[in-house]
Amino acid sequence: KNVNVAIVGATGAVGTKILEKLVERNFPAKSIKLLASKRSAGNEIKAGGNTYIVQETTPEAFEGIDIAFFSAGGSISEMFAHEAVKRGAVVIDNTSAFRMDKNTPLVVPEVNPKELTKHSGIIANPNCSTIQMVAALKPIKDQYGLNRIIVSTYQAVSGAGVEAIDELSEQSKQFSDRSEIQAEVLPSASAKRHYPIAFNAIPQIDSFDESGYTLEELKMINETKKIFNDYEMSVAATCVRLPVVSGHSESVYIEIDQDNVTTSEIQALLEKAPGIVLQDDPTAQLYPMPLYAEGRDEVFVGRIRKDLNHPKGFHLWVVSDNLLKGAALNSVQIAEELIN
Ligand code: A2P
Ligand code: 11C
Repeated sequence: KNVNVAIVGATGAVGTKILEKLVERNFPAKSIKLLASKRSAGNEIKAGGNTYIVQETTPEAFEGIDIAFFSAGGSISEMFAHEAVKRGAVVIDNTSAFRMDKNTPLVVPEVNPKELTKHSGIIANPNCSTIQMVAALKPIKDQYGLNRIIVSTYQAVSGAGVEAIDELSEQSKQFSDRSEIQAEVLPSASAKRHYPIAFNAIPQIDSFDESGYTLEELKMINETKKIFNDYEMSVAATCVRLPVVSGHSESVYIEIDQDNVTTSEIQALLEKAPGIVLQDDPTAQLYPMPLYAEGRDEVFVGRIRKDLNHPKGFHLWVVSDNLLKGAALNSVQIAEELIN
């Protein structure tokens, strides 16, 4: 064991899963330092039979750290990632702070592992909804070419952090108690208006930019092109928040380059793809659902069918635990790949 690890945002929805994955996968860590805000300093977190004490995130906290996972929001990454790199750490950043930087690799190990050799201290972990989609589409793109993606998402509240999970459970209780529903967190903390998420669907994740797309939708569009290194590909996204705790679902429409490809050929390709589980049998009502993907490492794909009008068009339904493959697991896989 020879790696000193730090987790920034260790008390958060993703940070706690990073610690769990490091323990579960026997990551060769000599030490693990848990960092969060001053508010949590001194709190205890237990994992793998050990008790860790949370410390405040400061530049000096990165002294001696080899790998630092960041998952405390973009502004914290902007404030501390370079401080960690300056002290010799490689940063694996779960926020959007550096994803679109030319010098920052944006990596899903099953899709573009070679990018890892090009880093200059920081490696970005893509957005959760992007990761599961590119993981599912990579084998199809390699085999048949891919020129168009239109995706609609059905995203879980845990993507917006612990506060959003708490809000969904509070509102569910308020609904069943027939008391007034209080909405303060979603669609996003910075939004002017907040709407209930319990028993609702909110077509806004993050804020809007002047194009009329939300930042979450633009992440899916821009990150997909960067990860596939294909800036000609046409990508459109509509991102929606649902009252699901964990597990993002996506309805993905694609147009491939080749003619005469069958649904069974695409199924066969996905069946043997690493990290993918094919759950696709309408006669047995077998298809992926977030409730069953929660806690699982894989990306689940089903409902694969040919478009009825476009000869090169296919539809897929893609589900994965947004906190695992979408965030913590992918980050730990990046670290494992770096060490190897
Ligand atoms: P804390 O619990 O001390 O506030 P989530 O994504 O679930 O909302 O979690 C956000 C994570 O980011 C938490 O671990 C939170 O720690 C951490 N965080 C928030 N503000 C800061 C800060 N100023 N410095 C370091 N970590 C922070
Ligand atoms: C969500 N995808 O579900 C977001 C969370 O850029 O890493 C992750 C945001 C990000 O709300």
